[in-house]
Amino acid sequence: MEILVLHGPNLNLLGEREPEVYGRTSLAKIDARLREVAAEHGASVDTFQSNHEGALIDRIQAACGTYQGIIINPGGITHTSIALRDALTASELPIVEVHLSNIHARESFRRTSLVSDIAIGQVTGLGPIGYELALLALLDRLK
Ligand code: CA2
Repeated sequence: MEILVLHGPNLNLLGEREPEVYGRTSLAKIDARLREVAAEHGASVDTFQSNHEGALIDRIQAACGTYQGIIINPGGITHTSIALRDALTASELPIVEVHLSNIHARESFRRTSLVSDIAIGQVTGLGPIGYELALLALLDRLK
């Protein structure tokens, strides 16, 4: 089982800025933990962060045939990108959406996700462990 983990714009800043909102854990740590959890379940993850919508879409388009599912925190483009949504839909892969902060408890513009209704589920507001929960749920779904 191979899972693609995608991180959207600005998530490379994790652990460096706004720790009161996004915590102190770096993206490298989150990715390392996901690799551990995947290995414990006989699976593997590839991770990719980009600040560019097109680069994320290119990775999604290339995912077909290699990966069995996608975990994505699209960052700010969660709320804006029809192109990202279209790419995720076209992949026909099961998607789990993750957010570190609770997007329903912040500014009203964050409450709308263009991904949530095409995802099998959304994990929001649980911090870094949310990625692990997403991975476990996705692997369970793929069994
Ligand atoms: O809570 C999340 O995971 C978000 O996807 C994070 C996005 C935000 O636009 C979404 O509404 C919710 C922002 C990512 C920016 O990450 C930073 C991390 C550290 C410092 C500054 C930004």
